Amino acid sequence: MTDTIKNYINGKSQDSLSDRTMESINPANTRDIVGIVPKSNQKDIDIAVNAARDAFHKWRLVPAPKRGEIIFKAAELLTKRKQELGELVTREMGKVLPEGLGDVQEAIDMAYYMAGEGRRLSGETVPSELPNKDCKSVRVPIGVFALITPWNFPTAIPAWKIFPALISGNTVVFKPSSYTPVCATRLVEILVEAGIPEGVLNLIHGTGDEVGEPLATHPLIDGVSFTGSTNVGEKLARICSVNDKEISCEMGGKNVIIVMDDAKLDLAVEGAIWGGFGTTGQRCTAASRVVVHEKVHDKFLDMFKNGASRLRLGNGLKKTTDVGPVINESQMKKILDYIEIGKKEGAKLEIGGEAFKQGECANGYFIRPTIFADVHQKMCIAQEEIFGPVVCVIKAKDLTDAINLANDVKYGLSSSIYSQDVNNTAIAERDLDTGLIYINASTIGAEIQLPFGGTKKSGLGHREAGGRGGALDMFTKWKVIYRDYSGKLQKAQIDK
Ligand code: UN1
Repeated sequence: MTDTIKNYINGKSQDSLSDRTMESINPANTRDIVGIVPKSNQKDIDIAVNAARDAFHKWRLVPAPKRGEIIFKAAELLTKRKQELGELVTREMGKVLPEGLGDVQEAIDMAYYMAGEGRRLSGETVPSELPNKDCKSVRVPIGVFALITPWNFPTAIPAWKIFPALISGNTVVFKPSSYTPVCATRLVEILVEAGIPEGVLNLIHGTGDEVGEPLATHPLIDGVSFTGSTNVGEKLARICSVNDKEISCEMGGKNVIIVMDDAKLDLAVEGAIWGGFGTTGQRCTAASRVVVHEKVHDKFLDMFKNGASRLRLGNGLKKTTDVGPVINESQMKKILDYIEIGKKEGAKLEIGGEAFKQGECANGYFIRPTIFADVHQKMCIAQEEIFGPVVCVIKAKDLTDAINLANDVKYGLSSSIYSQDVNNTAIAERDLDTGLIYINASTIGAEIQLPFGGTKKSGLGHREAGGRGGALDMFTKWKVIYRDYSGKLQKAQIDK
């Protein structure tokens, strides 16, 4: 069944004023049209941003615990509809159903976590240096946010942004990826059902060029939270910074698993398969490099190849599928181009390396899980984000060499080390220059109660998700209040 979906602006579902539409297509079977979607224009953006501006004045004054009650209700509705939404994630984006359900679960976790934040949003009270005076810092909302999200986590990443933005008292114009608009629309409908007042959350569909960039740079937008490519994120950050807008970006990765000679190899192989080929390698946190100690390199490679070549490609809704399709034709081409580059650079193609079109996969964007060995650090495939089922295996002499190789890329999102030696893992924990580090676990699977994001070209501005140093910093600013009840002029730093 094809869903005809609309924008949601100022409390109403509506078509784009452009009267144009686009299609959302199931990447496992391109004959399956998941949705017909508005292709919005500048006028739609203006109306949505103005609606969010008007709504901000009321929403910021709604007590945060009340805002939290609405988000709590949304968490309950998401929980009730988890199966249906998980299946939709799989149909629209391609990841296998357990991961589709995990995507929705991450949104549920974030909703409950942020609902509770409504009763915290804590600042500080500290003593004043003067008598009869007190001081405190409070978190206040920033204003109207543009939230721009990718297709690889169609419910989780919007949830990482929408729930903390709303609990903090901001209003939102949400522009989801044009590849997963139906998932985004269902999420917004659930928030509306939970009681979000009109104008507070607006949804506008369209392409990055026609909607994403004009929205982020709109003069009435106060802040932008973007997840996507480093090129786009850096471009938006440059424009926003000259226009005094808050901006945080979560961008690319070239994540690494280090396997030491004392690692439990079975565990490391499982971690490399899950990190490299889970979500068909389409996570910012995907393990696209495995750096292996030379003493166990050959054994690890054999085991890794064996495991990965057993993975079954197919429609993610089928129980027998291990790996789903990649998202679209242009990503498929980009990934296959990288594979060709790898071969030309002299890396050894161990398994995969080609599109897969057999049987039920004939009408989808499938690529066989691919492993390159004999990869050198300077090769393009060892440096650039491929965002597909391609893993490079690199040999290291020792721990220092492995950490140097791990850090020698422009990204710094996630890394992992497999070792039974506590000293090795402690050194890795100290020296790996990434925002997330896993010990004896793969590079994927961050939990929402901790900040999520990376160093170098992986992240700009504040971190996503929960906890101290996470999304509340992205969506609030500090206000510091000094109250003098002495009834006389007191001078800080001067009166003794
Ligand atoms: C992403 O790849 O953009 O840590 C997000 C993880 C998931 C989130 C990934 N919880 O792999």
